[in-house]
Amino acid sequence: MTDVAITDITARWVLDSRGNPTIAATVTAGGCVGSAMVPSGASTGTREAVELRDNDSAFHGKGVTRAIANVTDEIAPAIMGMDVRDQQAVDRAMLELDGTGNKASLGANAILAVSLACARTAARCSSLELYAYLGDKRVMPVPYMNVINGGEHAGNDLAIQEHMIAPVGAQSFARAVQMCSEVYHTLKALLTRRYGSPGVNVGDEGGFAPPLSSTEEALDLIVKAIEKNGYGDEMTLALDAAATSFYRRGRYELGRWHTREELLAYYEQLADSYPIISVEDAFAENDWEGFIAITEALGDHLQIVGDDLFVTNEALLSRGIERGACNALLLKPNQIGTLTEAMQVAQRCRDNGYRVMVSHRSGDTCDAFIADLAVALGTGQIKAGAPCRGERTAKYNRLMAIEEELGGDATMASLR
Ligand code: 2PG
Ligand code: MG
Repeated sequence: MTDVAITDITARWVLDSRGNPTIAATVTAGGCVGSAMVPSGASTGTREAVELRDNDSAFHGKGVTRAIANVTDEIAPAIMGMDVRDQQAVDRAMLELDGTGNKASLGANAILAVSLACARTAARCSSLELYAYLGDKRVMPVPYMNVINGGEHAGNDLAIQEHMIAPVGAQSFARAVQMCSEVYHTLKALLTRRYGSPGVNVGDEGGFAPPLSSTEEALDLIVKAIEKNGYGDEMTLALDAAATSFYRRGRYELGRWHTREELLAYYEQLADSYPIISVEDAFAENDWEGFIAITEALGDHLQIVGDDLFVTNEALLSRGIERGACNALLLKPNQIGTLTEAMQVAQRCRDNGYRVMVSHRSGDTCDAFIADLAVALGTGQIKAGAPCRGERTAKYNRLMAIEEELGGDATMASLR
């Protein structure tokens, strides 16, 4: 036993931002204690690692008692006594114990909760802030804030899920947050004027969910809000289409039914008309041809991000690299289930010229682990929803605290 050997592991359920249970795990080692809470998606990729739910009557099937039992009865005995700083060995032990390719046996939610809690405990044992423990970069990311919600995150008719603002010209992270907040509130005023108070109800990620049905209307309003604040030169737009959600039998329903070619033409037109710099999940998760086509057509000046396509999985990223699909990956630790694998996929991106955007989930908690992760990996980009709702602002507020702590050692990423 080393002096940083794991001596205790506990797990319990907490609520996520949608009011569903999720796992919180706590790991003790060398007298240090660290906890982590796991988020949960709504527009999930079918190849994501398995989120283990009870599927019984409690919580309409969403209970996590089996996942909690897996932490305490299976994982804890297997990794007790291990050096908490040896993240790779701890994660490998959990993978071996699980024994499946997609963490279906223990549950990626159970495994990730322990994986992240170990990193927090190890950082404390090492007397380091989490970002400093996780990596040697000191790069503050550009926040991509989702200010108009659609798709599966809102009760409106917008097919496209996320309409984001990205303050690429901000000189500091705090300034970026201020700009986004100001634009968010101007947008609120514009929406109130047009739709009255129902127009400013918010969706799962804190962005407004107005009764709009076209992305152009949403983007026009956002551009107007940006211009009213005088940020036209410093703030750009980004989309997450989450196109799997409007794909049926080879066609995309976006107002009317589109073929793959028509959908590509639509994105080309949007990119010509608006200052868009990034498009995520432009096609459905199995439509590799669509992703290859948009990367060929627009990839030299737009970031083409794979989320449901890659699900933070290195094998799927490899296929993307081989086939020329996308030029960026969305990094969500809970899609793959261990911190080690999430960090490896980020490294693979770096080695192959793919950008990385660290991401929250639509069902999230006030755990801000991804804020530290983004800084440590130097990804230069993070998306964590609107500048509204505690689980979203937790990430942005943590990033501002990191920036303040780093002072002159921090560099602000610029994507211009
Ligand atoms: C996405 C995410 C986060 P969800 O599609 O990128 O914004 O949504 O967590 O529902 O998959
Ligand atoms: Mg997405």
